[in-house]
Amino acid sequence: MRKYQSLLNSLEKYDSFLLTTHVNPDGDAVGSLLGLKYILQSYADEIDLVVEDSVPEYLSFLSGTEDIYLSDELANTERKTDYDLVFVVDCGDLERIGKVADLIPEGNKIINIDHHDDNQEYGSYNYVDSTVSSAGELVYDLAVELGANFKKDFGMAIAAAIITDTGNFKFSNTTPKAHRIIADMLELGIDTKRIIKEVYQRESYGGLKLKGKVLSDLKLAGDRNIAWASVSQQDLDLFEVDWEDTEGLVNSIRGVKGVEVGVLFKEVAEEKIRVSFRSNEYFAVNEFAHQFEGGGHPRAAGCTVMAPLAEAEERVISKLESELGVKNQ
Ligand SMILES: [Mn+2]
Repeated sequence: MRKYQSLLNSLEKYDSFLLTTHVNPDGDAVGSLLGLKYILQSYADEIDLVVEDSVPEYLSFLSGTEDIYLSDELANTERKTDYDLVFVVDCGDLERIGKVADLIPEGNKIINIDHHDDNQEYGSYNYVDSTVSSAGELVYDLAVELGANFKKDFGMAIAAAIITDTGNFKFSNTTPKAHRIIADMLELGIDTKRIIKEVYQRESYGGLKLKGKVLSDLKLAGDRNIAWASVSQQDLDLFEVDWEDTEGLVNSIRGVKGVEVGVLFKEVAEEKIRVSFRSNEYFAVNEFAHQFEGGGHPRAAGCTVMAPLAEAEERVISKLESELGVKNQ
């Protein structure tokens, strides 16, 4: 049974597509978006790619990123707004597309392609599978079902999606199929070393110093099974770095021996704290994040707390301590 049958049956009827993904796009978001563009190109007269926030610098080596619009830019062009189909990738909730929502007329057909297990099924068509490694893997499946002719650019986009979402095959969402897809793409001649270099070997001097400071303040909580740290605006200013330089920090925190949950608090504005959660074995951080109107995956999730940093830390860590205590009993 082909999973995209319903879409395949009607795809020929449509010819203008809007492709979008979540705010603060990551490797899976950008890779899926570009991969989707390559396979839909032959069906559409018009394809626009749009995201609320700009593509992070570490992903700009992927060809095609230069053609991704910011939602504010697209809103100011004469482009059409009534796209036949809107494809949303890597978003559990439609709110995750941010201001892109203002570009989509009420009732527009939406294709939801996602791998978050708390997906809200907001699409006219929902292709949601939380057992896959990444949204990129779902885009790959669509390409296979469409009989698409794979090119290197497509391969690089899908490989970037899979490699980044699995933490270079380290995380628990790494599947045999994720490896097989990369193997296929390697046979196509893609350069995975380039992806690793651009994504993981790009530490700036200030960024590494920032991580040093943040980690020197690392704290343990609960039954020493919670590790957490915070990054303030002041820290960023001190080392003249930005939020991109905190990438990977929460995974280091989760890596402490004996720790189940790693938490990183980021003071993105005075009373606006982004909280990232990572867990190792059993604690579903997406369910936990729901209590703070966040979400994500069982082993990687996040939320935003509108409070001063110290208050956000106290609220989240004390709640986490009580829940991890309960689950341990
Ligand atoms: Mn993803």
